[in-house]
Amino acid sequence: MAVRPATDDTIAAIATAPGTGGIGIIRISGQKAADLLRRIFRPLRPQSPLTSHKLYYGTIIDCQGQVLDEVLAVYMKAPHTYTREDVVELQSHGSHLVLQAILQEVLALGARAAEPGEFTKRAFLAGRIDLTRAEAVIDLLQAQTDSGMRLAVDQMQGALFDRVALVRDALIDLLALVEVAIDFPDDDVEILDVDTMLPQLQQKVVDPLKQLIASADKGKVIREGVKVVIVGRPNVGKSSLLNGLLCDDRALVTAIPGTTRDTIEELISVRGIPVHLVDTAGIRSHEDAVEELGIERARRKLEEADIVLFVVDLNAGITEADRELYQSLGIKKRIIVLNKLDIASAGEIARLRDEFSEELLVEISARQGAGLDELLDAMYAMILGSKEALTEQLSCAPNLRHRVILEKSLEACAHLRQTLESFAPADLVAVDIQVALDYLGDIVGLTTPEDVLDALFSRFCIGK
Ligand SMILES: Nc1nc2c(ncn2[C@@H]2O[C@H](COP(=O)(O)OP(=O)(O)OP(=O)(O)O)[C@@H](O)[C@H]2O)c(=O)[nH]1
Ligand SMILES: [Mg+2]
Repeated sequence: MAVRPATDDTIAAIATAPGTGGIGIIRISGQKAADLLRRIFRPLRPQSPLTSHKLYYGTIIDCQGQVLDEVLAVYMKAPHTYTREDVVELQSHGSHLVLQAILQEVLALGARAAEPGEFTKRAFLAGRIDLTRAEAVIDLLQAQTDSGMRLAVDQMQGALFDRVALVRDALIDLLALVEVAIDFPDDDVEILDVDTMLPQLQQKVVDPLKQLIASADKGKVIREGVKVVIVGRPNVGKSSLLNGLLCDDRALVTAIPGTTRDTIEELISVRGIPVHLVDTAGIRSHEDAVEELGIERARRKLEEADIVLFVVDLNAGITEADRELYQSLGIKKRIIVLNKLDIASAGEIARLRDEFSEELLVEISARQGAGLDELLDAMYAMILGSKEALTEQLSCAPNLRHRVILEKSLEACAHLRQTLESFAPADLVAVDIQVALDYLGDIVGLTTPEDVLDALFSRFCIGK
């Protein structure tokens, strides 16, 4: 783990979310933390010095000696802290005014306002966590579903770091084999055990790298979710479907065609995947000006959709307008949702199954809630790209930054293979291995450029 010199200034921030809460926390980290605490905190039972990692009850006093709030304070002596520096945390009442007043006092006494993610950046720079664990902290704060949360916690506990470490170890083993050949050239002829090295490279480096890259797409979906847009003619039951999937009467439903004007977007969890579900205005011609604007928006949402739920009314049957709209979906991933199963006209289901024999069809009754589980299963399988995905548990998933680096490392391995196969000198083989290793070092933060680190930590909120 790269240990970079820690900065000697002391940072402070409000660590709890803005707004009113039961309690709020101010966090201070750095060499002056203990001194700052002594200057603003009056424990109920004065004792000196304060014991590390013990909670004290008392008051915060401003420079005029005025009590700002009653708080619980803890001083945590380095290195057993989040940042590995001296850390102080003050738990005050969760009023934004109180928190601001205490923070101002701390800043006036010499602390600096922390940048977003600066506490976690210090934990990383001090070598307490690697970069994948630091990134997992952001993922955890931003997780939208249980699956996203689990993935983040696993990564925070080192799931991705461990997988990358295994690949790095395998490359280091290969490097050791090469170095033997460089150190002890037999009669000035280097003998590389290419027959041992090639299968090792494949099984312990290339295959695991490919597996990691393959899980990146799923990770993206679990972290960020997908956009699913409900479209169809007016009155086919789009808003009823949105309400059914949300288990809430979110959108207006009436028997009058053209009820929905604006688009309505809600977040739902589809078997743990965040889905941004969008209800749209029914698409038709000869509409009034307001409806026309709604239809315009519907078409824009359609373009942004990862998956389209194309709703057809089984009672009214399919019309030319349905067919036109269906054609306009082009190559979009879609599920044809046959709605109003409860009042379906005889033969319509069979006819539609025939007409859309190439498509994935799900029959539902949005009004009665029938078929919605099947629809959720179909959406889940389509999002993750396979039926097996229904039972598969993702153990770790690289993000886009990791993925790009993993691909570069894989390319370096392809080059390494060629070098080995062409019986090139051992020092050239060593260079190739080092290139692949350096890329993997970027993932965990061993060799990550400063600007990448800055960009990464700026995604955090202040106080984390
Ligand atoms: N019988 C039956 N009626 C349904 C079903 N789904 C929706 N409806 C009825 O169909 C009518 C239209 O439903 P909406 O959900 O408003 O349809 P929509 O596609 O959003 O319509 P627009 O917003 O006008 O485009 C309402 O009277 C609903 O109660 C269903 O599964 N069965
Ligand atoms: Mg509607």
